[in-house]
This record gives sequence, structure tokens and C-alpha cells, in this order.
Amino acid sequence: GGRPWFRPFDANTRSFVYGLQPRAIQGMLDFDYSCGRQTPSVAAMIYPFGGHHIQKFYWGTRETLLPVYTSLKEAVAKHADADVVVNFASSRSVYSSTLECLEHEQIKAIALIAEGVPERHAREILWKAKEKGVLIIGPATVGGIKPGCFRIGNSGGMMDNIIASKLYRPGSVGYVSKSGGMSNELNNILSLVTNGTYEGIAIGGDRYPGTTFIDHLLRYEADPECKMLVLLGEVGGIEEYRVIEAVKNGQIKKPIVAWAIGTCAKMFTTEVQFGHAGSMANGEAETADAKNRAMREAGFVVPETFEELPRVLKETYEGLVRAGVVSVKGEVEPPVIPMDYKWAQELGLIRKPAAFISTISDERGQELLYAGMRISDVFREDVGLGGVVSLLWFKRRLLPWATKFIEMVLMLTADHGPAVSGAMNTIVATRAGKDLISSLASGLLTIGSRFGGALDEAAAMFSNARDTGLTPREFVDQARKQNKLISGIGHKIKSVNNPDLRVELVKEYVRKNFPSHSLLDYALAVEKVTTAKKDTLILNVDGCIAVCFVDLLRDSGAFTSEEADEYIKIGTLNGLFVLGRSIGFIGHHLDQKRLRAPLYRHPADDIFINMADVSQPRVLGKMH
Ligand code: Q5B
Repeated sequence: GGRPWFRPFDANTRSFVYGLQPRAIQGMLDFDYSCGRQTPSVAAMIYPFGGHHIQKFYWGTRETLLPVYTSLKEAVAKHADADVVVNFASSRSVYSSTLECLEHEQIKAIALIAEGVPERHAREILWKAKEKGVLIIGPATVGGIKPGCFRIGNSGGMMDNIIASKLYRPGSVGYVSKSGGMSNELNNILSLVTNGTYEGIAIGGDRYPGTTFIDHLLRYEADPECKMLVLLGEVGGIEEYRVIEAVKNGQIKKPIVAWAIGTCAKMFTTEVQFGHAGSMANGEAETADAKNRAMREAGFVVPETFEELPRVLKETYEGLVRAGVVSVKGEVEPPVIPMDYKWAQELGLIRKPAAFISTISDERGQELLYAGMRISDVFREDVGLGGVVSLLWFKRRLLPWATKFIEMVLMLTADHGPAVSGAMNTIVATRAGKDLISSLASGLLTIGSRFGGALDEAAAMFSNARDTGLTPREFVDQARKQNKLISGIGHKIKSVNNPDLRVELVKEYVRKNFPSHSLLDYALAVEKVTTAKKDTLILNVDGCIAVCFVDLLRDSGAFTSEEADEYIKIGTLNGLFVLGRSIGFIGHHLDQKRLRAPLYRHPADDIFINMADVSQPRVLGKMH
């Protein structure tokens, strides 16, 4: 509404983009911003799949939101000011989506980007659009650009190109070409030898473009702001002759500089098909040479060679300046468009401190690395689960006696029946309807200083005692004086008379395979003292694994003593029980699921409920 017929795009033009094209849209918005537009030229996106949603884009340094509608009907109803569709639909769906566009009177211009549109479809679109008075650009084109106003999709190239060719403000030259690539070249040349592009359209290389050279040149002729015309034609087709006709009959009066590309075709002995579907000469008149000759004869400014084009453009333009047709305006600096972070990083222009450091694994390369070891080598060298744990926990490979020990620990701790705290919690959670992860987490969260989580503390207590030279008895006495339980000592059901066979297995393995087991020996001496008091005060499974792991850390030769101490301090050893017991908790969850076990409610008669002290609750606190 309100735009003269010859000016389909101006600084207020708003459009819909058909298809999800975030990069192209960002390019359009960056262009808008460089032009000093107040509103983005894209009102919304249309994408039939995925439902109505919103996408985020940059608007200068800030961000803005654009809606995505599932149909044009919805978009048109919401945005009465948008009258252009940039249609990125594929060659398969461009036909139906364009016919949909043509049903809405609000839409006045459509750019079709898709290549390979069947000619039958292109012709039908062309015919229907003509009937409705809708301007079609394409198919098979980037579209075009109206400097200072509106950019169709990716026309004009990258932002640095747009800025270098001064496309953020209008010049005086209107051009029409077939190819988008040549348009970029023209934008560049025009910015160097004239005051720049007023409007440039690439009609596309197909045989049946929706609009052709003459349609756009007649618009430029009628537009008082456009002072000079450029036609970049090419071999094949007869569209240039329609422009020649218009110049001859006086429809086009403005100076027109022209060139038909493809003069080299005569150097080939066979027929030459250039990049475009339509760029092949059928007969002498369709050759580039014939066209150039005819255009020159009709009064176009046609250089002798393409290389001469900038010179004749410059001469023609300067003639218009001298005649006062073009008045040269002062330049305005465009606002700086912030560079995208990724791009700037790629160019090495910026750096940023990383928020995270990670030193154990890397999935970015061709192959996943565990502490620098390729996953294929992990299998080729058969390092086993213990090897993987040593890579990811300790960032090193350990000898087989050590990795086997890790595996032994995981296997030994995998489960200890349904009655232990963690398994119980897992089972109760499962029976309350919780999923695997929740039920597992419920069990894991039970692991603590009394149940399963005594390893780190046991390692610390036993090694401190031994390191400070306490005899086993002194250690036990000291703990009692301090009112402290010794971590790793004591068990609910296991005792001297009912020994924990898991502990026996660990002791046997360690004695046989470890280079030294001095802390185990010390812990067994402590056990002698505690079991003399009470036969359940055995070195339990947590305690035994803990002291043996200290022996491994300290005496395997794979760790410095500082590293060994640090691993104990940062809570590594409880990780062994957590990892191992997860196997059992998952087993209990699956077991309950399989059994379709119903919700569990603990019998009330098993809970002594006593509220004697609150039978008549008092109101406590001071009056105001
Ligand atoms: N007394 C484990 O307690 C348990 C003493 C002690 C000195 C001690 C208790 C304890 C340290 C933490 C620990 C890991 C709570 C255990 C595990 C995995 C598991 C579990 C499973 C599996 C057992 C009776 C008398 C009292 C106490 C004294 C007890 N412990 N003195 N140092 N450490 N240990 N946890 O049986 O004079 O009568 O008042 O906290 O290492 O979790 O299978 O179940 O694989 O799942 O309830 O094996 O030992 O004994 O607390 O009634 O104590 O012994 O002071 O003396 P109980 P209590 P008194 S392995």
C-alpha cells in the first residue's frame, strides 16, 4: 500500500521469510541495521512444521524476537504491513507455497530462491502472478538488493561486502542481471566508479524467470531517484532484444550501460552451455556478440570488452554529474555491525577466558579420547573397566594387578542384599512408582558415613594413625577418648564368628598381588584390638577396601605421595562403593518392576508413635 508501482521495496518494506533460514534472516537484519532502519525488514517466518514458536536474532548489539507461523494465512492476519515474501521453499514445495502467497492480496512481491523448479511450475506461477499484478523475482536467484532499504535474503553477500560496496545507502544506478554472483561484482564496481547501486535485481538463470530484464528496467526508468541503468545480459534467450525495443521506441530514455556475458562462446568449437539453464545460444541472434552489437547500435553504452565496463560506467556516471542529473551527496558512516562471536574467533580477532577447564576426556576430534588414550586403543589393548576407571579417575594407566583390583572392588561391592539402607530406599522408591534414575538416586543418596560411605574417612583415620606413629591400641584408645567411631570398623551382622567373605577375598588378593600392604596389616592389628572388645567390630568391607587402596596409591609407584594424599582428601574412595553399588541398586529397581511390586507402606505398629510432650501444644513466643 502506498508505494508507487515502480518501487516495490523501500525503507519501510516488511517481509515474510518462507522456510527456516536463520542465517539469511540475520543477514537481512544486519543489513537493515546498517541502513539505519528503525524496524527489521523481516516481520515473521513461515514454516509449516514444528508449530508456532519464536526465534531470536541480533538487532545491532541487542537481540530481538521474530515469530514463526505455520501458515502464511496466520502471518498475514498478524502483520498487515508485510507485503513481500522471500520464499526459500525447495524446488518441490515452491510451487504450492507460492500459489498460497498469491492467494493473499496483501502480498505484492515474491522472491523465489529455489533452483531446479520445473519449467511447467515456473510458467504457471508467472502467469498467475501476472494476472494478480504480483512481482516475481526468480526462481533460481539470490533476489536483489535496494541499498538503504531492503535486502532479499543473501543478496549482496557477507556484511563486510555490503559495507565495502556502500549498500547501506542508495546510489543512483539501477541494474539488472541474471546471476547473483555477478550482482556482487556489479555492486563493487558501481561503488568504485559511481555513487553506487540504487537497486539491483538478479532475475535468475532459468528459462522462465518470473520477471525479466525489461520489467525491472521499466521500473527504474519510471523511478525519478534512479538516474542511470545497467543491463548485464548473457548468451542465450532474447530478453535483451525486448530492452533494445524499449530503447528504440523511447520507452527507455535514461542512459543505459550494457554488456552480454559469454562472448568467449565463439572460441569453443561446440555449443557452450554456461552455468544457467537458459544460457545457451539457439541461433546467431542469441549469441553474446550479436546482442552486444545490437545494443550498441540501439544507443546503449556497450564497452568493447567486459574489462572496459568500469571505465564506461564511470564516464556515463560522470557525464550525469556534470549535467546536474546526479547531485553527489556527502557520505554517512554506517553504524558498526558487531561481528558474530564465532566469526571473530575464527579470524583470531578476539579471545575469551574459558569458564570451565577439563582434563580427562575429549570428544571433539575424530576419536573419543580417555585421558589421551583413543577409545579404539582402550579396546585394542583390552584395558578393561579397571583401566577405564584409572584413565578417567587418575588420568593414567595402571598395571594389571591394580586395574584388576579396581574391578574386584566394583564386583565385590555391587550388591549386599535387599536389606541394606540403600537397596531398601531404592526398593521403596521403585514401589512408589519412581523411574530408574530416581530410584537409583534415592539409593545412592543413602550412602553415607555409616553405610557404604566410610571409605575416605577410614583411609584418612588409619593412615594418620599409622603416620603419626600410634600403636593400634593407642589409636583405638584415642578414638574412644575423642568419642569417635573408627570408620571402617564394625558391622551390623558380620563378626569374627560370621566373617565377611568379601573382606577375606580382598585380603587374599592384596597379599598375593600388591607390592606392599603395610596399611592393611596395620588395620588388621587394629581389628585385633576392637574385636577383643566386641566381635562385630571387625575391619569391614569399606575399611578393608580403603586401607588396601591407600597401599595401592602409596606403593604402586604410579602416584607421588602428594597425589596419593590428594586422592584420599578429595573423596575418591567412596566413589568405588558408589560405582559398584549402583549395579546392585539398578538390579533391585528392575527386580521390583518385574515383580510389579505395589506401593509400600510401612506398618504403623512398627513405629512407636509418642506425642506425650505435645498433646496440648502451647503457643510459644513473645507478644508484640
Ligand atoms: N562401635 C557399621 O553399627 C556400624 C564402632 C564402635 C569403635 C567403631 C558401626 C559404624 C563405622 C562406620 C562404617 C561401614 C553402623 C559399614 C557398610 C556396607 C555394607 C553394609 C551391610 C554393605 C554398625 C555397638 C558398639 C558401641 C559402639 C561400638 C561400633 N562401631 N567402636 N569404632 N567403628 N562403623 N560403616 O552394629 O560400648 O556398646 O556403646 O558406624 O565403617 O556399610 O552389609 O549392612 O555391603 O552394604 O549398629 O557392608 O560399626 O553397632 O553402633 O550399636 O555399636 O560398638 O560405640 O559400643 P552397629 P552400634 P558400646 S560397612
